[in-house]
Amino acid sequence: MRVTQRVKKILEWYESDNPGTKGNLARILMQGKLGGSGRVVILPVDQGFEHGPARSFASNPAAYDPHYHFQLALDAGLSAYAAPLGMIEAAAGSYPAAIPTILKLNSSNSLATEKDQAVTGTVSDALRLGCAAIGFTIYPGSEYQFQMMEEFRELAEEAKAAGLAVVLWSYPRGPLLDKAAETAVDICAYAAHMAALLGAHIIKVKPPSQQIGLESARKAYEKIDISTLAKRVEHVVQSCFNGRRLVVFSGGEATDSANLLEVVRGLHAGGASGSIVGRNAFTRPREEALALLAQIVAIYQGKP
Ligand code: FBP
Repeated sequence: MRVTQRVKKILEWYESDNPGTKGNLARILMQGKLGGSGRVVILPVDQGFEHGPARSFASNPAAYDPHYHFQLALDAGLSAYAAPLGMIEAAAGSYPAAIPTILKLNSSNSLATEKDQAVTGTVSDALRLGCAAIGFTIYPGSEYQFQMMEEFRELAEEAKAAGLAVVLWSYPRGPLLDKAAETAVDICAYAAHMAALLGAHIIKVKPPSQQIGLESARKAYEKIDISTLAKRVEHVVQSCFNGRRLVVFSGGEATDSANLLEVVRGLHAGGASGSIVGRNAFTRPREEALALLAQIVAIYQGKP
């Protein structure tokens, strides 16, 4: 596999990783239309678990089919496809080595009363399915946060030893955080930093708002420019070892294309490594989704 200078530089950030893990990071970074640029756009499809099948797939029934998502990610020229065990098992055989996959190893569901996730896959599943990485979610702030971090520590250690890359979704939620605080800029940067400290290669957070969530952090933010999304993203990226980790931002609930593209422009301007866009892709009819994903990719290619 050809690896560009930009990707070589990024791989140097991961000083302690073995050739297997670096090779799998390179697979993701060299794939698709953004291959070699150091930016990525990833399709995540774990929303069936998180929000239920009807909310996720009824608006575009073709998306009930696991094959649909592999094909969508491939046809859109994306960098990787992330999903829970059953979703990947049901289609991986038809797409061997076609696109790097990320096996999501834990999931929550909308019936849960607690802010926790069940571990639903293993590192050996990821290896058996030819995945490039494992994916895991932590909820900093939840009553179960330390348990989740400890589960992640064990799985990440195993994955790294097996030469896989590790992607961590760091989504603050819990009794001290209302909905607005979950995306407050200080909380988002804090969650991203903890993901870096936990050893994630790729860190996934939500786009940060201008709000401050922790009173104890307010003073520190008097000296930090958080006036635009780009500035806030810059701050989140800086919080991840001064930009020495890949940081990607989620797409969020289905919204109109103009809104989403405006957010992506801010993410790109702030130095985000990319986007991970699920609902805004697969809830749209395929042709519309492909057109939107092409626009997102174009923004990360630096096209206005
Ligand atoms: P979306 O682009 O659909 O927001 O996907 C990103 C994601 O992290 C999914 O992997 C996950 O299922 C979902 O967001 C969780 O969303 P929420 O926090 O809104 O329940």
